Amino acid sequence: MSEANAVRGRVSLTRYLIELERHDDGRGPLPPSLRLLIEVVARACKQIAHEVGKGALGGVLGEAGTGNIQGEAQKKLDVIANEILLEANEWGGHLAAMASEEMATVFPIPDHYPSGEYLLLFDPLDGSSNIDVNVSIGTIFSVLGCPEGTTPGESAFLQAGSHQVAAGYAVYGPQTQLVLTVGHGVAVFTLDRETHSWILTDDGVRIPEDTKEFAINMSNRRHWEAPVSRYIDELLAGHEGPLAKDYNMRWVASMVADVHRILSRGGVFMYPRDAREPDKPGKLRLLYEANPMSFIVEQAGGAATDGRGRILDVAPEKLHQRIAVFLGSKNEVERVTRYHA
Ligand code: P6P
Repeated sequence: MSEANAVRGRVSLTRYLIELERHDDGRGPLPPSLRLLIEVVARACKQIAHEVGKGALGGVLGEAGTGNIQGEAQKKLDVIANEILLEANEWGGHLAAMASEEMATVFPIPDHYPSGEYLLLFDPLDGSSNIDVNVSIGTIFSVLGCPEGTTPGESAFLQAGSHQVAAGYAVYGPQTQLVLTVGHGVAVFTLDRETHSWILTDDGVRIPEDTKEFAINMSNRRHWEAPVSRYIDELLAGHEGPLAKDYNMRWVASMVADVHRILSRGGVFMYPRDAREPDKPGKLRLLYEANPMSFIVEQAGGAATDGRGRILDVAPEKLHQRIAVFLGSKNEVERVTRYHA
């Protein structure tokens, strides 16, 4: 491809979004304020990628000396990423409030800034246990409309995942990539580290309905419910078992990395509820981990359930509530969900 064509052939995130503003296939054109929101979040993810990439040279590794609402020790980069997202989004006039895994309560837009029509939720840095060992981590975000005339407190965020207007994640790995859906399928952007632009590298992503790869933390086996044990035993039985094929296993312990692999080549990701803490069904959080990832996975032709029903249909009761997660290749998710019936 000639240099001119090489430049002409590249679609930036801005161009992709502007074309969605013009494009109306029944869901309506992308509102300009939502385009601004997505561009602001995408820019913040570039800044987070920059901080993550410094590693030990930037003094950003290790513990922050504080804890989050889940009682988990926060890493320095958890706090840095959270601050980057708050600072990037608070002044733009597109948000009414924000919520984060790293903040116990909702962050309303300060009075000295204009308030907007959207709510932004995020896990600013997912996969924290991998930060200090240089394994891929990421940022997960979800966008909801702020209910008319409500003061944006916790209750405004308690909407089913099917109400999301946008969702995405950035994965900070060998490549820095941004995955986005606004309800028109799933697009993937790769960060051009020379021009610092997000460039469209895949659109209309589809997850294969079948797979030979599963992702689960096997060390929790003794804590699983019977349907999960049955399903995993069948996967491990391979071609001699009832599923009549051999499976491979992956577990990165960064949901963003595991989901990105599944988006790229199929697979099934599971973090089941377990007997350790019956009042906490699973480890993953509904509003800013399971819901955005489920929206993306469904938009790519996959499925996402909590073992009993569609995750996007779950009516949230608390901002930081947890949920069991089974997501990915449709036929495998439907199978393990059927076993729970
Ligand atoms: P475990 C990271 O801490 C996280 O929230 C997800 O990104 C990941 O899938 C999961 O927890 C890993 O949990 O118990 O295997 O360390």
